[in-house]
Amino acid sequence: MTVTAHATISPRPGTPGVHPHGLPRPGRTLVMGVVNVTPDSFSDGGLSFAADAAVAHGLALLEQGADIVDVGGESTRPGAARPPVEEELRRVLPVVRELAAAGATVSVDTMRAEVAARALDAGARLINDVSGGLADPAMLPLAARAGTPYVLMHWRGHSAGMQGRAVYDHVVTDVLDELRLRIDAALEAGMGPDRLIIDPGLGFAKTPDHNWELLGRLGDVVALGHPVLVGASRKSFLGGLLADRTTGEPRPARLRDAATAAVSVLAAAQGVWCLRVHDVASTADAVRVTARWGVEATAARSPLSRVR
Ligand code: PMM
Repeated sequence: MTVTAHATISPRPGTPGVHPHGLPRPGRTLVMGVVNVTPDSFSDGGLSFAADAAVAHGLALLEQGADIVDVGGESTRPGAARPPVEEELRRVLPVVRELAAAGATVSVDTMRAEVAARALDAGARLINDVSGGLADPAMLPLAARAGTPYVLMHWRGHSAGMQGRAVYDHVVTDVLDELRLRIDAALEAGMGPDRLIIDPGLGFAKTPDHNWELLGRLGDVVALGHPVLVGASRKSFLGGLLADRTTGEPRPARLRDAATAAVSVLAAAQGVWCLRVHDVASTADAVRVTARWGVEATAARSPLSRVR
């Protein structure tokens, strides 16, 4: 009897099914470490604001197992004001340049085409645009021209008025529909389908319940057929879930890393391509465990397991 094991089982739990062109491909979900070069980042208390400290932080994240470091100069915290473009460039470029020179795969977290273009010149290899091309009409054409992988996130407006837009008929269907429209816009702008990464945008115009519903249906996002990136790290919906039982106070951001790692395991098991996290060490372990587990789960389901 000829047995064609694995032929119909793809991806196995813990490994992404599709990969963007030109990025690391370690056979498991990737880990993207966050380097926020902002004075008001809610999750690192602005500790990485100075360029030197940000570079050192990025190098430490690589040491801990980050596959990509994501450098951003604009806070997207609900209610945050936007920095002028010159200020964003001043924050981001030296950090991108140094981390790229050290051999890191660097992504730039920006909604501005000018910042993305200058960061690519400085050595970035991936654009992470939380607005999915909506904030700056020059972004999709720039990403298409550059031929670089591009993270297209679900977004409904800038941080200042974002939470007022958290209104959906059905959050999963609406987010999928809106993502499809942005994917079409990216393809129409000339972007190669193999460059496109999608992201459901947890916490962006979403209530905690919206975030949980999207996580529960991540498989539907993966089924859109593009690599998926998820950014749940330390977000307030985790703080709310883990609120203090006596006072009802949300769990502080710095104490949400175990919950983040739990999300990482479950998301990786759904075939998510990459996880954007602050605490790299715990998610680096989580994705390795999930991938190794997936090998056995696949073997157990394969026709070969019955003839062993
Ligand atoms: N979240 C934040 C910033 N950038 N990028 C992507 N692709 N997805 C996200 O969910 C995302 C992001 C906000 O989180 P932070 O302020 O803790 O970095």
